[in-house]
Amino acid sequence: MKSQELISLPDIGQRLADKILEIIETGGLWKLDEFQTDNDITTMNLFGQVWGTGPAAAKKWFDQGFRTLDDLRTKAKLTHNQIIGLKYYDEFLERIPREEVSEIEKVVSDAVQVLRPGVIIQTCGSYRRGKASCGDVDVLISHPDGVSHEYLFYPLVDGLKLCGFLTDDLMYSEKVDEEPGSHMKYCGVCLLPGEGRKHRRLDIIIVPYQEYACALLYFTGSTLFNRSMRHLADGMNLYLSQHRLNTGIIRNGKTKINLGTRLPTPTEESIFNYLNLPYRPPHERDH
Ligand code: DCT
Ligand code: MG
Repeated sequence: MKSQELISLPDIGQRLADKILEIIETGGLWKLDEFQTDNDITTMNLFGQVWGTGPAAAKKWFDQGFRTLDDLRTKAKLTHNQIIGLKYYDEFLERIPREEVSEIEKVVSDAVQVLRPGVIIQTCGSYRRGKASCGDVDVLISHPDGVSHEYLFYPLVDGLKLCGFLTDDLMYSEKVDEEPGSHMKYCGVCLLPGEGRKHRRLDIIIVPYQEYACALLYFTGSTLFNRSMRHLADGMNLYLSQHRLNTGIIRNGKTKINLGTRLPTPTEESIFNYLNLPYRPPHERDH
């Protein structure tokens, strides 16, 4: 069939004729495929933004035929975190104005100071890097006496739940590879009191003082900046993590045979010094 024959039919112009010919000749329509692919990606992106969902789960739901958040709510097999992620889907997508982050920090700070006077509390992440709005609130806590951070985690989290500030739990984690109880992380959802408030994602991390500077550096980020710092440390045969900066690493290829020994890191500046870097303040750590 030729283009001219198609155009001679009623209501068929050149563009429609081209599409009909493409379907006859190739069995498909490139533009439609492209459109559908875009839609597929949009749907998987929609699913991937449910807190606690990675690309694999998003793809699985798509392959199971789910196309909307309501499909997920009613038909998908969800983890606890995904249920919470769906419950607050719209709220979690919104960025938090930095003034509100300060208010959230104050609630945690007031509660923790009552439990352990003298604790250090610092909101890290994009907030410490000076951003006008934040995706979540990353609160880091330690105590300069080196011991008062112990047995603080559960009283703090339980107290914040009792007063209604923490509304949902996502994850509790204890670094079992480190000294037990040394590094605790809580991921949950908080709500400030008052009308018109929104549910916000809050992480609380409690670390022993000897880990504080490494944790402060890590949780301040950015993720990209952290990666560069770790890479630089590797190149100097040091090992940098959110817990420690170690020297004397013995490597076999990429595998560390011996983790070496911890260097004293009383401040973030000391970590920059070990890496022969001039100190970079948080607002210059985006890259
Ligand atoms: N981090 C990291 N590597 C990751 C994730 C996080 O090094 N894969 C570190 C760097 C930032 C910090 O933890 C907090 O993480 P996020 O809250 O995800 O980042 P953010 O910079 O605070 O950004 P946002 O405003 O979106 O919360
Ligand atoms: Mg953050």
